Amino acid sequence: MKNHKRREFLKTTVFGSGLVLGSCSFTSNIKHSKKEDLPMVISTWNNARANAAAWEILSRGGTALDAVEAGARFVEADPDDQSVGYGGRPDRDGHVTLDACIMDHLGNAGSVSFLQGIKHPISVARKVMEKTPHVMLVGEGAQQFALSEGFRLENLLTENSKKEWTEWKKTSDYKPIINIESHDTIGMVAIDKKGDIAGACTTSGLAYKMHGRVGDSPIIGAGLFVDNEVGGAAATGMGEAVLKSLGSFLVVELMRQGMSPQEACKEAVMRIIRKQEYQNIQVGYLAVDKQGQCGAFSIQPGFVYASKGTGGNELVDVLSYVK
Ligand code: SD4
Repeated sequence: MKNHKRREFLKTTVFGSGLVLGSCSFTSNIKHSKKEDLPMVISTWNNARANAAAWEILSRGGTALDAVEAGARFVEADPDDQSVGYGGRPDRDGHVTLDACIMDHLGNAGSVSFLQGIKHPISVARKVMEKTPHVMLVGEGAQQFALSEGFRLENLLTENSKKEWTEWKKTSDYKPIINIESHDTIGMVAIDKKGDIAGACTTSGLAYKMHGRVGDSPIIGAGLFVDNEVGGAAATGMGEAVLKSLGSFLVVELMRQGMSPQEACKEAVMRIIRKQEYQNIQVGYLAVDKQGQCGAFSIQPGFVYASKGTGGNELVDVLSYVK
């Protein structure tokens, strides 16, 4: 967790302000249960600056779709975020390969995966959604499409990430480490003034993954799912565990059946706990329902999410299965 980012926000703790852990209360402890509390935006990890970029659009009456794209782009452009876009950690062969997806309130979806050399995969995903008859483009095809849409090729491997990778190669020891890099991968869901919901998810995936590996983040229903009648959810952490349980779709469906966002995220985590080796991995889910009430749950401690609404900013510690 980057400390300078952290300090900008009031951090909710169960002991500190008396607010509820894992829920979306703001400083005034108002829950987004009323329409007047919209618009609002939430994102995984300490991505509050991305929320601010989204908020600029939401507060002017802009759409949730424009807001989540702007929020994701902010992180993609940040070389210091080594889990997303430019500056992302490479795969084990030294290639930065990017995954992203986006969904709007009409249920439209766009996605790119294993995309190289393009700084803003989220915007390419949006173009896939809006300009092609498809949902998902991968690898070279995704890159060709991006170039045809005016995106330019760039080297995304920063000196810093290259240095770390060179160091890693000395041992090439690949084991996922819980909460490594603070997992700054961003999954974002916003609700605009009209009450419409959209979501975005973008990542460079797991550091030093196999070349060609695709995680949960670009898979509609795994890393992200939005249903404008119900709410939206995003996942972060070990993508393989999320893929095997189609986590974000599950969270939204559980909310449809009446669970609160918090309960739905917890149940989605429990599906992993019951069926998979969970001891050495982190997965966190974040969700918001149609009324703007938020919830989150993770396997391991250490997951946080950032929220922004009319009441202000919040960084929320999330309850976890492992204490
Ligand atoms: C992946 N879920 O590629 C992503 C990684 C992640 O925070 O979320 N990191 O598996």
